[in-house]
Amino acid sequence: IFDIDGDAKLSREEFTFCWNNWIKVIVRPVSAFLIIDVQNDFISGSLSISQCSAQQNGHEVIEPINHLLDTVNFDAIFYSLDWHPSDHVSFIDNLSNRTLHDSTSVSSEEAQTYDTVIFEGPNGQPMKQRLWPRHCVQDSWGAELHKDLKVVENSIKIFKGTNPDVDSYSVFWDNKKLTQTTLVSQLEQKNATDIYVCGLAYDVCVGATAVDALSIGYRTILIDDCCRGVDLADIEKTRNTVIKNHGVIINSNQVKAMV
Ligand code: VGL
Ligand code: ZN
Repeated sequence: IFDIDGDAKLSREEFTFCWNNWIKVIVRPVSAFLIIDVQNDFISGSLSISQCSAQQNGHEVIEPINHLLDTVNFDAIFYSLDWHPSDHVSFIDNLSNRTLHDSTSVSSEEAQTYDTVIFEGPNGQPMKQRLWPRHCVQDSWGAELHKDLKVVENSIKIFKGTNPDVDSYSVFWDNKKLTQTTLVSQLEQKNATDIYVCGLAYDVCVGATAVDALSIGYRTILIDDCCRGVDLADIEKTRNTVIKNHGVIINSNQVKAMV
């Protein structure tokens, strides 16, 4: 990016000057940093992503995220928390209390963790749902943000997945788009234009959130090395979807120069 074309080149210092004194003044980016679900259950608890097929270590996102919090001057900082009631539809141990839609290929007895089944949705429509171990139950240890994650002053927490009958991967909407979290109104209040997204799990909640941010029209930047996920093929699909929808994928060492 420091080369304009073959011969005209800007030094890093000249580019930084242009960025800060011309481009930013015209474009007026307002940045929001969205740290998704860095909670005990996904790192070492019941839904530890290290036990999923990609076998990634969720704890590894904490150090680079803390470093960004220490070094980058974001205009707003959000932490999301997966925050389920005990009877949540995504918990495999609640399956016996619920009715599967006729089109589901497995029976309640056969269904395994990580399988996808079809429930009768709240609006009477069939509702696809992946089954997870019980996780992030409201007010439990597993639902707490990991103790090593820095929580900065004046940041905002967003709770999702609170409706027992609908799951919520995106921090914007539940999976059926029935209800919004408070994120949109909070972003509007701050006049945010650019959303920096990272956290757990890359191919579940981080991906769904990035896609929704793009669909609303935010410039969306996914910070690759601050994410860990469940399934390698799905992580790659997430990257491709974000790029196809005009999002940007960078590493954390590139963030400071953009904000
Ligand atoms: C998540 C599975 C189930 C996530 C939440 O935060 O990515 N994954 N619930
Ligand atoms: Zn969940």
